[in-house]
Amino acid sequence: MDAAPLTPDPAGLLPPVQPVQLLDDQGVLHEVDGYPLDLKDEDFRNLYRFMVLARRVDKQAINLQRQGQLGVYASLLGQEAAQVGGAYALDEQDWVFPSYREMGAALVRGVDPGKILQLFRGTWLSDHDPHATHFGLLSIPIATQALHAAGFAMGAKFDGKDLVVMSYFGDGATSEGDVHEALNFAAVYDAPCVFYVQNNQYAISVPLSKQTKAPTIAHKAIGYGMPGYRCDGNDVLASYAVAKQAVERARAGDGPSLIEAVTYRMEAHTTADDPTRYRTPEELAEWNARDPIARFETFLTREGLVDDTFRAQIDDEAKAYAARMREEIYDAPHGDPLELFEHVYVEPPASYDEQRALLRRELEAG
Ligand SMILES: Cc1ncc(C[n+]2csc(CCOP(=O)(O)OP(=O)(O)O)c2C)c(N)n1
Repeated sequence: MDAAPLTPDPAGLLPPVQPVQLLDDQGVLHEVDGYPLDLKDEDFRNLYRFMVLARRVDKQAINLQRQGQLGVYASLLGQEAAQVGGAYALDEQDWVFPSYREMGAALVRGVDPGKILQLFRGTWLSDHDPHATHFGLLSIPIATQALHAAGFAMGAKFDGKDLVVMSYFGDGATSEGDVHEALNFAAVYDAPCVFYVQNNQYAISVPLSKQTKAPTIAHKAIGYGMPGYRCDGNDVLASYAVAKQAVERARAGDGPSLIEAVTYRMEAHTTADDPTRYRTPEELAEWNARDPIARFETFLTREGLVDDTFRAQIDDEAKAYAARMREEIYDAPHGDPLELFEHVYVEPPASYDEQRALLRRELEAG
């Protein structure tokens, strides 16, 4: 029997060559066919509000780490539009399974930053209840949350529940086996799942060019038989419109999709990293000129959607958020470092006991 001739994109799954952009770098709106904007004035203001709050919460978390209140923190600076735009496309009953960098998406879901960030203090699983906001715990092991999302979406489908699951992860995570397994399971079971990759150009110090030979991350989708979308992740409107399309597709029962939001991490990978070792000031300046908040603000101001009163209101809200975060973190218990040795072995090897004794002595010595 003759095989059917292979065409490059039989089901129209390939992403566009250029990332979808609705707001250009000067903040001018250009509508794009196939990506309608169903937003009211209130939504435009809300998107802006979440982005500004996310930036303030991020700054506060970095400061808390510098004060020794958090062990480490992973900044979202520069990725506000990608995170907020993606999460804003979800409904209340939907779920998010995030990585450790997702404070912007967390705020959209109504998560209390002071609670969830306790994870970075070393307390037990933070003081955050995923069921209250449908926002999973921050996932430190790379890509594991993609599997949680695929499994959760499959379960929801089996149970006949009307919900969509969005998993956030980074460009580096796409090299992990977990992402392959998650994409394949979700595709085969037509699970209502959106895989939202923030391509922030680096996995710690490893640039995208050393991460994959694929033309883009979105191109990987066709190998699983799902559509690949690509958007300008520094454009909150494009991030929203593309995510909305993928979410609606999943909700309609048409299965999962993979979104690549092209963006840039402006800060260090975490507070423990020195990005000057692998990035140039020129590259940083280039991306700084594409700042997602400044671009959106230019648009909103021109359209008369924000004014000084509104800006002052958000500023006050951001200050209140940061103050509450400080209180919650200062009041949270510190984890006991010796717990590191609990629940690992039933019968610990001798070397393990020696290491525990060594740590105990160090702690006692102060
Ligand atoms: C399973 C696993 N392997 C390695 C690490 C160490 N690690 C922490 S962050 C990171 C890079 C992740 O890059 P990316 O997926 O692009 O996300 P980003 O941090 O840029 O948001 C690595 C390798 C880890 N946390 N988990």
